Amino acid sequence: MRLSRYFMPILKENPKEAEIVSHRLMLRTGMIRQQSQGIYSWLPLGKRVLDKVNRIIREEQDRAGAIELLMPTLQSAELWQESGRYDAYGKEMLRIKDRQERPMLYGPTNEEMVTDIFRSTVKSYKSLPLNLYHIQLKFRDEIRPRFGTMRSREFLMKDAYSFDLTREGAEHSYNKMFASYLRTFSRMGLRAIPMRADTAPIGGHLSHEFIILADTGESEVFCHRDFVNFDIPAADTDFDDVAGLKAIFEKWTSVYAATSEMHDEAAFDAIPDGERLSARGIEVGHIFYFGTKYSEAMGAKVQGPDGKEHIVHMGSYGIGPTRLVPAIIEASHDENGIIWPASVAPFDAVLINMKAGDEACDKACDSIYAALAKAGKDVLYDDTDDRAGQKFATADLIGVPVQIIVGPRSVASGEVELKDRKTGHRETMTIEAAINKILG
Ligand code: 5CA
Repeated sequence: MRLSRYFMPILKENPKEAEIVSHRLMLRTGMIRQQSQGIYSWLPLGKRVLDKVNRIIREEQDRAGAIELLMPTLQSAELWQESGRYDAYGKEMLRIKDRQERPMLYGPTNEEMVTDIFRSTVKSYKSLPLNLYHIQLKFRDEIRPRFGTMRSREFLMKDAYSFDLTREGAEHSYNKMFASYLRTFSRMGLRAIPMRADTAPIGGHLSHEFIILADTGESEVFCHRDFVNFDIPAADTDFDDVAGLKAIFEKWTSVYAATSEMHDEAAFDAIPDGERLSARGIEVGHIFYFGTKYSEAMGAKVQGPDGKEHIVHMGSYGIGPTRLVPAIIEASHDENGIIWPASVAPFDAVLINMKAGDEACDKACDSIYAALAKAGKDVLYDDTDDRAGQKFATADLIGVPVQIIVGPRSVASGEVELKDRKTGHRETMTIEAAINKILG
């Protein structure tokens, strides 16, 4: 992508309304724009990161056996009357009427709708286990939307819903999502700690929040330091291995971790001195096992191997992609801007032409750009006539992992400079060596 033809409206000044660094940097870099309170547009640079985040989520959901579909944002109130949540949900739910005066709502979550899909299509235990997910916008009329897309009113959610014949089956489905979440967040450069959580307002018996430790987090959390050293499940984890997944779950829930709502002072105090961690955190995922709460109310049942009808056991599993993007920034930035982990970076590299219009510089840049594009790399080519200093500042601000710096002096000897955004390390090398290094 040539910067001269791209749309990246960078702000010169720090926006005053932003209270935390991720919000400030997302506005500064032109990743997002507020449209009304708690409602945001994702501008091209932000959209690229969001797509990368969603891609990792999809890959890990698919690996764990979940199947993607897409449900609508608007739902009929009838479904929610069936489950009893239409009245219970309160003012957080945006209620609307269509032209026939039929009550509708903008979905804050999809348990009812997916249960409706299930009950009208699945008849036999042979179709189980089943886990359906989508990545779709939600709306919750939060009292205090804040920190940009960290807590917004309209936000993206990956929500998965599992259906099983038995409680044991449902626990395995829960463990699959549990392991999948550890992998998902780790691939984004984050260490998420699963913590026992409150089940309201989804309901149920078993629930974990996945929390990223960050000073600006909204949740107060208490846990054991050991989490920092636990192994993340490998890519070749067998998600059908019931005992293996149970072992992962048990390992990760073997030491104390709780949010303030579930905090047990005595259990926390029992942790030896120096190993207690009391911190703030950002909830990036939340999983629930709620048994037959919705399937019973809405008549979701299958014929079992015994020929009888069985109400199915369900769980739901959420991740907030539009919250994850700022959470990653909170975890990875410095005074010059964002430092994207390569897996979610909007571009693989930024190519800085220090003297656009200079024949030798243009030629070198064109050849580097073409070679990297041909190899499938996403490169942002700064071909504008801005000052070199400004180009460096922009490259640092938007946090692309590698900068390729092409200036008249080095190009004369066939060389360019590579800068690692994270370490600041710079190295001069031939054009060919630079290309090879980026291609890895
Ligand atoms: N139905 C269940 C699981 S699918 C559910 O709705 N869970 S939730 O309420 O915990 O939301 C799931 C995830 O969505 C949260 O962990 C969080 O990452 C994200 N999320 C929730 N509310 C917001 C919000 N206002 N802004 C941004 N992300 C949010």
